[in-house]
Amino acid sequence: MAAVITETFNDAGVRNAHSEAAAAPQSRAIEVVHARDLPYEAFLQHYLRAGRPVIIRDAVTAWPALRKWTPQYFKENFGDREVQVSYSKRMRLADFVDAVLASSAEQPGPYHLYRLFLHEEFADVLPDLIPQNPYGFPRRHVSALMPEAWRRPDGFLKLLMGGPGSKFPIMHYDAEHAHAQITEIYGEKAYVLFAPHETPNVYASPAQPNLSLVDRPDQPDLTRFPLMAKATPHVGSIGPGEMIFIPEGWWHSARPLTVSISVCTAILDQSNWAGFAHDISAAAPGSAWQRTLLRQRLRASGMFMHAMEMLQHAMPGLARRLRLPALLAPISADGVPEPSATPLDIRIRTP
Ligand SMILES: O=C(O)CCC(=O)C(=O)O
Repeated sequence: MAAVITETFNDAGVRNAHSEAAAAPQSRAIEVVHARDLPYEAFLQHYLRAGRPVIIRDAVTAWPALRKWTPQYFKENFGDREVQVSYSKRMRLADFVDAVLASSAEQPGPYHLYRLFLHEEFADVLPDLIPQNPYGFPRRHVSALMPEAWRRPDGFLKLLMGGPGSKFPIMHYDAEHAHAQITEIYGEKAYVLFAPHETPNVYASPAQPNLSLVDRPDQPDLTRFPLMAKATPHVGSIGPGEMIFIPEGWWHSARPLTVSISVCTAILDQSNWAGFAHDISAAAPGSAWQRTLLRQRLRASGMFMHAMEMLQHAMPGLARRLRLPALLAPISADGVPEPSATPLDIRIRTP
């Protein structure tokens, strides 16, 4: 098992790196592991399949983005592009960047670039994210067997940018049983997570049960949200080249500690396929009969993909000759096509 680094956090949530002391009694530090101690198979076994969050140091080291991406870089090169910053608001990227740079605890600026999928609107920066993150590549999302609306050959990478004082708008867990991974490129960002079993304590919205009503999960107002006193926050932060893995069903919220740029994507494999298949078929338009048909089709393709993934493990040479990694769900980042600068003609349906 990989060596785990114990960390503590000061009041602002900034990590006291390399400290061996335990985290504050009421919070728990998210495990931190260095990539050199974490082969991909160990990541799958100890974190992804076990449903345990982890922060991975040096998850990516070769991305040109780590050297190129700054707020100024986006302003100078793409400032005239209009971006969606909320459900109803669009803005020039240059103005968005200025607002991020002006953000402070007293006057929080914007954070969320609403549904900004790089392959749709900023495909020209995707070569800055090569080679694939070895822990967070689009597994079944690249598969030709995925229904078209969920196929994400370029990784379904969302761009996130914000300054101190801002935050991801709502504590939530990702829809469709997705596991999330966020890789920091510039700056530092803090996370507060709550395990799925804390759901009764985190005030899920009656209207949308994967969203919490608690607006400051790091410092909840206990008069409004008294049950939060029972919930154990798991805390940690990521800096450039580091990623956080957030398993399906884990509540999470993020806030930049400095001006921060990161990319975020969903991971879908055998561990969360059944939940995904259930959710998307339950929500699909059409008749009950069409939904059942979709569920059966997804179940069958899940079983087939699993068998092909096992074959890739057992006989990698044969799998490569059959072009399984290229055609179906690749089991390692090596089998995934690198993102390309050409925008894909695919619109993502769900955030
Ligand atoms: O801002 C972050 O780092 C979290 C992003 C996130 O939770 C999401 O996009 O669903």
